[in-house]
Amino acid sequence: MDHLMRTIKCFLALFLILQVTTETAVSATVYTVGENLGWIAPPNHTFYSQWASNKNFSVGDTLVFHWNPNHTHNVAKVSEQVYNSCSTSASSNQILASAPSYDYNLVENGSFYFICTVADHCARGQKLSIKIGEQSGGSPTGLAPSPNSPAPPSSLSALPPSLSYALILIYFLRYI
Ligand SMILES: [Cu+2]
Repeated sequence: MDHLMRTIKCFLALFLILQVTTETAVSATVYTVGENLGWIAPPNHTFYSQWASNKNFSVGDTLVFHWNPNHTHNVAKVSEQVYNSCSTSASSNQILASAPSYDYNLVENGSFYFICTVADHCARGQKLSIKIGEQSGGSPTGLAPSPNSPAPPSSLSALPPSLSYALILIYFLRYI
């Protein structure tokens, strides 16, 4: 009987560990640029920077650009300079797609700039800049921990929530 309990506990522990591992491996996020509006000449110039501002992009994520097939747009990967100036004819611009749906996979850290080179769309705000990895530019004012803030309660807080959960469960399983 004791042996059976032991086996069951082993399987449960194994299952939990596998679950945590899988969860970590498939944490890639698919972002639809502009959500419901898609990739268009937006209603205001800051639309896409606002859209990107609360996202935490990371390697493995995907940006999906899509637009109404009756409208003409494209996705061009450009330099920061072109992003700022909207030089739609710059020779360095790489047109990635002219069909109305395009997936861009984020494969490395860095800053990436996209515009639409059709007509005056970029000047009207159809441009996107994203940053992947460490936020090196600009200090996140207001987010800096105050010197009086207490240290994290335990080392468990540094682990992903599901992993902490699994470890706690495994701990209690020992006493069943
Ligand atoms: Cu466009």
